[in-house]
Amino acid sequence: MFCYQCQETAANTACTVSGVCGKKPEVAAMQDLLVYVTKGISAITTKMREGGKKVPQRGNHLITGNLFSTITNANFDLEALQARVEESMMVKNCLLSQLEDTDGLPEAALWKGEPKDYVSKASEVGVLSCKDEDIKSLRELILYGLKGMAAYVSHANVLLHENEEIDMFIQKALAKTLDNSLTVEDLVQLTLDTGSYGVKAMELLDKANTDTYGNPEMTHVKLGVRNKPGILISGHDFKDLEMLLEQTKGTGVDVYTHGEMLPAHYYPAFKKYPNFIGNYGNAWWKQREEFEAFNGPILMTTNCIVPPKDSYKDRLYTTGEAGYPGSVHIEGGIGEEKDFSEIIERAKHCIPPTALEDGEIIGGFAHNQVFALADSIVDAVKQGAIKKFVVMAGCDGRHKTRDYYKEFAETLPDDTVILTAGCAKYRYNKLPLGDIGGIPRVLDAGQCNDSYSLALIALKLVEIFGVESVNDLPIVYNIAWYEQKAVIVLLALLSLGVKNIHLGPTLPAFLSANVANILVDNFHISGTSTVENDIEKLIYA
Ligand code: SF4
Ligand code: SF3
Repeated sequence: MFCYQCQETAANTACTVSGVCGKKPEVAAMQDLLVYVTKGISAITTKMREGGKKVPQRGNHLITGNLFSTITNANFDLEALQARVEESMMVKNCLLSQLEDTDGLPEAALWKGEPKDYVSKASEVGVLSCKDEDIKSLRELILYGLKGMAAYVSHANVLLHENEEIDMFIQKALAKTLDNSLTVEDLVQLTLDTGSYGVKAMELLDKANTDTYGNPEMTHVKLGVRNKPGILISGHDFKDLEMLLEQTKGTGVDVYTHGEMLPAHYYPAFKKYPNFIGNYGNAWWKQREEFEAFNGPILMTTNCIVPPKDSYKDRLYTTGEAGYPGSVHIEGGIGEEKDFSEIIERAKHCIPPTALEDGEIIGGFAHNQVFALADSIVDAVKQGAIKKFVVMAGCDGRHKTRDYYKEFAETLPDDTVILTAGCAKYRYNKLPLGDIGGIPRVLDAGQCNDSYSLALIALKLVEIFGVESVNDLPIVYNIAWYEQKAVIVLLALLSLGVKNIHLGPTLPAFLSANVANILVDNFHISGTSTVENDIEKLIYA
């Protein structure tokens, strides 16, 4: 196997024996094949559109779902991934038969392999099949951005929000990663275009979420537990949460959020459920101890799954694009009602969660809430009470080096405000950082996709302060990444012209030296250094 799509890749080079995340070589191979077949379908759908043919919505959903299921820590289930390849081959052959002219289609589109051919084919089509270091690097950078984008589009689709233009772009871009005639310059441009569409995808999801559940508002979220059995829901999918809350009504079973599901508490629509108690635990990587202590069933709606301990393995359920071998998967497609009764019954026979902590945290500072506070924020800036905003969005991870982000947050001067989104916040959202005239020093917009809110806030400040660009604002960026959703967030920020982003804890292994230089030269991206150096550089320089 060869996988280097996430920040925790082995030795910051590549996982070649087994994934640091727990991904086995046979699963990595099936994901490589799934990506290959999905690129092939995309070449066909792109040609269909060029010829004026309509691509069925089911095809769009299949493509985004396939990409989503290959992101880090989403799906470890070989059988489920193989079933996806089989379904994709069927769809591919069907679409292919609708083209009168297949000239110019890549091999991935024309390949007619059967299940017996999968293993050998997978070994030919992975990352290493491209020999040019820079082309390979850019193709993978684009692919990982598209995976993140596909995840966000899938969430919007679940809420019945569609945008054909974004699907078209995803497919065209996937097809282009197979096109050997494209130069480094072409692929750099495609990378930036991917970022622009990333903004559109996050906008689509923001609209889907806010149309369905209302605008996030400032909310105090409880961290303690009640003396009743509970279900812990993790991942990013609010529709699953909504169905679970509806089905647990009056059952005596409580519902708690974990990891990236925390921001659900900020939405008005979820506040009406008396059994929706609070947030339990921290970011994804602490789940082995936290899921054990929860005592009840856990529902993973998306990434990030950590291979479970035996002590709670049979309490772990998956749904959507998530999967883990041996865990019960709750089925249900777009627009379908899922049946969580098995999980609810299971919960009734479990003891209540063991408390990990007590107290509460505050969040819900997405664009609408921040705009409502704009006057006091602008006053605080004008009076010098707030000197800088520090965007610390992104992901958390298990490496010790990420203590940097906690120390960075603690060391920031008192006249700075942290803007955050994504699970990166767990490094500092429980620290006593105080407030500035009633404005909390950590403003959490929500999930990683809500980085869109942070971009909107920056654009609003450009307007209010009458400056020329986002780079003229007192905003600096110190972003943490882990998986591919953070890649699309990064590309989205670059497409908006944001410069001088600090990216850590390490730069991606998939950036070749030349591609890294392109990012440094054009966007002044840099890695992190020590807390002291970076505070000096970002705050005082
Ligand atoms: Fe390694 Fe990350 Fe790939 Fe998992 S997703 S195999 S940890 S590079
Ligand atoms: Fe987190 Fe996996 Fe990236 Fe959504 S849940 S931000 S790491």
